Amino acid sequence: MRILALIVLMFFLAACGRDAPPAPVSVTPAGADTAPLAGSDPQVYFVNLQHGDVVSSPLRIVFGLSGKGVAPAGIDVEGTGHHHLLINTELDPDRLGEPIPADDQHVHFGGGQTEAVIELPTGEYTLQLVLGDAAHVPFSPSIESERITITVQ
Ligand SMILES: [Cu+2]
Repeated sequence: MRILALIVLMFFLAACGRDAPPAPVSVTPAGADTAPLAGSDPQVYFVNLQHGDVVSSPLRIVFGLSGKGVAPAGIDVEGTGHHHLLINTELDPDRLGEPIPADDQHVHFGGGQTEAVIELPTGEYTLQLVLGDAAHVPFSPSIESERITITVQ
């Protein structure tokens, strides 16, 4: 037992004897500019697309989200959801309590994807992101991006 204590002591001394000092701990005071967006509403947005953009297909779309986390569909973790891309459509305001439909105009990213590459024929499109919960139901209030119009040429 005494030998074990000695070995532990030697490890302790060796650890203290290292040349590099421990990294200083940085503490950010509450309310500083770098504080998380506590209390602000969750937002979903297009990271790399803006209203009026002219793009080519296939098109890479990066989904931005703040104030919530991303989890795959079916994983019911508080404060998380997954992305849905609405193409040339919008949610029916009378059916916000129901799962988002799954079709060509309502694309689910139930794997928890935060970006996608989609192919779109030449033309004009409206795009919108909507966050859905584990059961594909929009949050209340609904977390939606602005609807943007893009042109694929
Ligand atoms: Cu979904």
